[in-house]
Formats: sequence, C-alpha cells, structure tokens
Amino acid sequence: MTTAPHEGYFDQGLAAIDPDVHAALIAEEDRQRDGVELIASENIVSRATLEALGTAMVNKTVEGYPGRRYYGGAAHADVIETLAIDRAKALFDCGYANVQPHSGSQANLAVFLAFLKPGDTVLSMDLSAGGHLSHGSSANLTGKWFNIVHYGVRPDDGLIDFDEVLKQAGEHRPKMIICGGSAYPRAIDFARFRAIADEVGAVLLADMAHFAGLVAGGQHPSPIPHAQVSTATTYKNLRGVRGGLILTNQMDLERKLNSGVFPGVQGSVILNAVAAKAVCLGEALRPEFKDYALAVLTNARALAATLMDNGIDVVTGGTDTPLMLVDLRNLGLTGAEASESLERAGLTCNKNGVPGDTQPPTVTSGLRFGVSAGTTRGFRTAEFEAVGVMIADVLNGLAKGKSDMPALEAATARQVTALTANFPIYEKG
Ligand code: DSN
Repeated sequence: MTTAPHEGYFDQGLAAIDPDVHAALIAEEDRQRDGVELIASENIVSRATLEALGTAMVNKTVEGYPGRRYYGGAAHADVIETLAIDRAKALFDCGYANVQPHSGSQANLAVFLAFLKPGDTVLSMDLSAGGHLSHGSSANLTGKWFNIVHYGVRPDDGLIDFDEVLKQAGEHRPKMIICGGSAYPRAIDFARFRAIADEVGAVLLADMAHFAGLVAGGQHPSPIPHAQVSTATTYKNLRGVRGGLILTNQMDLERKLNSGVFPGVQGSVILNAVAAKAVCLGEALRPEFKDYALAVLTNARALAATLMDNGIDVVTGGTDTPLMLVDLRNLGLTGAEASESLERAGLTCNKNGVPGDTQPPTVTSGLRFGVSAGTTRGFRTAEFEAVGVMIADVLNGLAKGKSDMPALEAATARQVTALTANFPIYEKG
C-alpha cells in the first residue's frame, strides 16, 4: 500500500484527472459566454478574482480574526483578511467591516444572533413584496426561531407602505427592523426607517445586497449613515466572489458583530474567498468602478423603459437599482413558463413573486431581471434596448399562445449569440 499522493496529484490539471467535472465546467463557461445573463444576483468576475480563488490559500484553516487566531501559520491569511477589511471600510466609508460571512444570508443570521434571542420580534419586508428568505421567511431558520411580522408594498404603486411600517412597529414593538431585500427595485428611505426604529427602540438592519455596487460607485444612497448595521453581498453588482459583508460605523458593536459571525454562525474562514473579496473590493475602489456603477443604473433604466414600451408591466414603473421586477399577470403568464421560454431563447432570468402574488414560489407571476452581468461584458443602452425587445417578443408571443414559439425562441437565441459574440468574456478554454 502506498501513502504517497497518486501520480500527477500536484501537477496534473482537471481535464486529465477528472474529465467529467472538467467538461461540465467548460460547458458552463460556454453557456455564460454565449447567453445573456439577466439573473440579478449574478455577475462576471475578473480573471484576477478567478485567480485569487484558485491558489493554495484554499488549504489554510484559520478561526478568529487577524492577529487573534486559534491556529498557527496565519501570517499571510492575516495580511489578506486585513486588506479585505481595510478596503471594505474605505469603499463604504465606515469604521467596521466583517469580511468573513460566507453569504448574505450568513451575514444576516450573524446580525440576528448579535442582537436577538429566539422568540424576539423582527419587522421585515414580506418576501412577496421583495424581501428575502433570511429576513424571516417562514421556511428559513429566522422565520422558525423568531417572531416575524412583515410590512409590504402599496398595491397601487408597489412602493414601501410606510404607514404600515409605522403601524406594525407601534403594534409589535420589534427588537429589529430590516429594510432592503432581493426584489425591491426602488431606493429606500433609510432615514425614515431609522426614525421609526428609534421610535420603538429597535435596531435597524439595512440589507444592501442588491445595490451595494451602486452605493460603492456613488450611484445610490448609502444606508450606512442611518442603519446601525448594514449587510451586503460581494457577488452581485460589487462584481466579485460569492460571499457577504457586515458593515457599521457604530464601533461599540464590533465585538457583538464579530462574535455573531465567529463563533456564532460560522467556523473557519473560507480564505480563498476572502482573498477574492479583497480583489473585488480593490477593483471597486478604482475610479473606473464609478463608470461601471453609472452604466449599471443607466442600463437598468433603459431595459425597464424598453420593456414598458413593449407592453410589459414593470412593477413601480422603473428602477433605482440594477434590478427590475416584471408582473406577468396582465399577460396571463406564470413566471415559471416565461423564464423557461426565455432560457430556451438564450436569455437567463429568474421567476419571482410579485406583490399580491397568489402563485406558489415554484410558479410565481413574475420575472426578475438584472443588468450587472451584461454591463460587465460591455453592454450599454443600445444592447439592453435590443435585449428588452427580445424579451418582450418572447413574452408577448407566449401570451398570444403562438404555435410557433419553438421557432421564435430559436430565432431569438440566434440573435442572442450574435450579440454576445461581440462582447467576449473569458478566453475559450
Ligand atoms: N438572494 C438571492 C437572490 O437575490 O438571487 C441570491 O443572492
């Protein structure tokens, strides 16, 4: 019996060692290269980020925080995590950053743990109004272990119903109020939320996962001056690795928040992800990121306007963020059938509940579109207008029950490949 690594262990590549996994990875690269990615939580990371993810740092285990680790050999890990922390603080102009959360949900859970005890009351936006699972959905740990009350949006204009926020806050006296979500397309009045939170003695958590890149690029108001704690993800419009951040200016919360993440809800740090976070945060600190953020917002508005011009109902009549929500009820379509048809046409998006939706989450009556990935590959308003027309053609075709949908989807897919061929991403593997 041999105990040495098998031949090639340290130097043979994936294609030779595991052709099955390699083939699926290459096929995914092709899918991303040839299609138009409209899922609002996706983006296309830089080659530098991909490199940072794939180094021997993946082997290192650390727990705790830089300079206070529970394991040896942490010098380089400390350099990397400190770089990520300093860059996050500079980017969001705040005094504290925790870069360890594995995701936005983990970041939110750590904040729950830092401030609440099981059974405490939390007021957050309903998932169907644009909230997020980790804000107290009944299917999530936060919804099972805490007493969650929700506010929603006004049925007539889809905007946050502040009368309801105030009423629910007064009636239920929550310990925490959450603003932000995963499908709310408009700028949030953080100051108003903070005033309500102060009135009832609640902590305000602002989840900026879906607009953190715009905040970083100066195209969206920052919640940080208003909320005691803000969370974000790094992989949407911050254009980096999958992961979360916790940010605050309230330095007295440092210990609470650090313990909330570790040892509260996480163990060892995923250091290659932290290295890649440092890279994306460094990229976002460059002046050209401001151009990217402006282009994202301009493109989102152009796509929303094109959809509306072509008979598609965009919730709230537009967007202030990289995402928009489409209500399909006037077309008599479900999100499931519409997203499947669009995917066959090379346009990838996700089905999404809309305010007042009666369909289950696996079906829904809406679609969510985001422009962060397309903008990264170089699309500007002309390309998003073209994409908007393609989406509308498919949706209107479906709504009319066209018998030639396979032909329409195939023709659209050809248009998509012709478009994306002019905006290459990674070199073909
Ligand atoms: N929160 C999910 C989304 O908005 O798509 C994943 O990031």
